[in-house]
Amino acid sequence: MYRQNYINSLRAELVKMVSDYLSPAALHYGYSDVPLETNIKWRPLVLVLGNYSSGKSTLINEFLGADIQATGQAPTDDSFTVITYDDSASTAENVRVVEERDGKFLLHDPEYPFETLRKHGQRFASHFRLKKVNATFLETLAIIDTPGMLDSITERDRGYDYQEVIGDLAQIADLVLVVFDPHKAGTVRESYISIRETLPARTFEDRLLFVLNRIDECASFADLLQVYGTLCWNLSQITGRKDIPPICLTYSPRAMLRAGKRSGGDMSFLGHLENQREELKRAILKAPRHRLDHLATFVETHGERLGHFLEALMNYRRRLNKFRWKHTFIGFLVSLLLGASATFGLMISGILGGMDQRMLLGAGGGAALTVFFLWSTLLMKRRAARFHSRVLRDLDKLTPLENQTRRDSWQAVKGFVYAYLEKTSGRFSLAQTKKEFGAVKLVRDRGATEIREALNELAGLKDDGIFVVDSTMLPEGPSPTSAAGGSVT
Ligand SMILES: Nc1nc2c(ncn2[C@@H]2O[C@H](COP(=O)(O)OP(=O)(O)O)[C@@H](O)[C@H]2O)c(=O)[nH]1
Ligand SMILES: [Mg+2]
Repeated sequence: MYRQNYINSLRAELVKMVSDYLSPAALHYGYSDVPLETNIKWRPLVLVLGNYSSGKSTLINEFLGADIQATGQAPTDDSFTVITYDDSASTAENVRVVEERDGKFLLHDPEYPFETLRKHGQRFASHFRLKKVNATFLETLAIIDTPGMLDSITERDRGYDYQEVIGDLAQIADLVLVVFDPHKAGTVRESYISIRETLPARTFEDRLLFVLNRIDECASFADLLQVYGTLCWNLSQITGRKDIPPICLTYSPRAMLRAGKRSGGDMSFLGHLENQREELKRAILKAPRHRLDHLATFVETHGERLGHFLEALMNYRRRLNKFRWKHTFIGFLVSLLLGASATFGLMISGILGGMDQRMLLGAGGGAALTVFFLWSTLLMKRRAARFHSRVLRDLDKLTPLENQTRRDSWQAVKGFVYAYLEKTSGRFSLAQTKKEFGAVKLVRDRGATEIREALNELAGLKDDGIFVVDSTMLPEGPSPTSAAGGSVT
């Protein structure tokens, strides 16, 4: 109990840290359109990706214990479906869809973490929906079923950017299943790249789980090995890595029966792989454990990026101030010089002969003041505008990029810095930026370290199951965390 309270309070603390310290600056400077915590406050999420008819929906139905998602050989279901838990119907009843809502609701209800996806437009909204299901499996997490990848010609007709949607969803997800089937074991390149580009590099690999599904369709063990080999090769091509990520080999017995027994081939290998489905199930049920880690990374990444963003803005203002001081000083000297030469000129030319010395000095001073006034208004304005566009042209000069972390975070915020400087023409309060930087820095330097210490402490505790958000929500049976390992961890 103590541990669970600790975990819950840690979670709440992390979300609060984001909403108190990071969100105000993120919203103010256009770094994000919605409060940053929008994406992280909901339940743990598992995203299921893969090419069409790789058996994603069938696999989900298998875990839920009912035909919740439509399945079929043709790419019939072209929607993103969020499947979550609903306790208004008992889990003892038949598993069924208790409530269904459309994309408009999902994208606008602040309870859900999908507000950021509104930008994908009407077509996407009409292909996004929510199903609430009374399945025990969903008590600690939600699943998103996705339409599969199609070929590039049909991709264009979707009316929204599929890859971007996948990228946005992957960012919210705590676990991403990438499902292949023996027929098309290599066509998820685009999705994979899209996820890789969106997720922070340090957590990217922890969050992916590869599944080779429909293995009952391999004619024999030798055939399976061939398919497996091809998939490994394809994956190494996509990931650019030589080591092969763990791949879970599974199939749906119900779908196999439905498809009818196929002739020929020794299928006894299936018996040896039966345990893989259970392991996959357990791995999915571990998603809530990833949530704290996910939150910690979220705080670190955005703390880092926002800090970098504000630092660049402060550097801009410091440079502008320096530029102004320098030019004011030069203006002062020039005015003084011109005033003095005017006085001297008048004196020696004798034009205003008879004028006493005080009046002469007054005329010189007046000339100097006029020059200084013109300098500091008209000329300075033009020069400051030129300074501004010079900085915009070469934004990289605004910040030191001494290592890869800095280069990465700069890459992520450079566009926002440009947009903000352009929008404000560089007129913003340095004092306020400094204050906000202080808050963000606190999270970046101290908060993140403290979170990691707390996570290490938790990891060191004996009961591995403690990462589960709320044990009262756990399904009956073995602890989902106790049988980790195998090829799917
Ligand atoms: N034999 C066999 N067929 C499967 C398996 N999984 C799915 N199928 C069939 O493959 C087709 C596509 O499955 P579906 O779940 O709709 O794929 P999705 O497009 O990835 O959601 C359906 O006709 C399923 O019955 C499996 O493990 N074995
Ligand atoms: Mg499907």
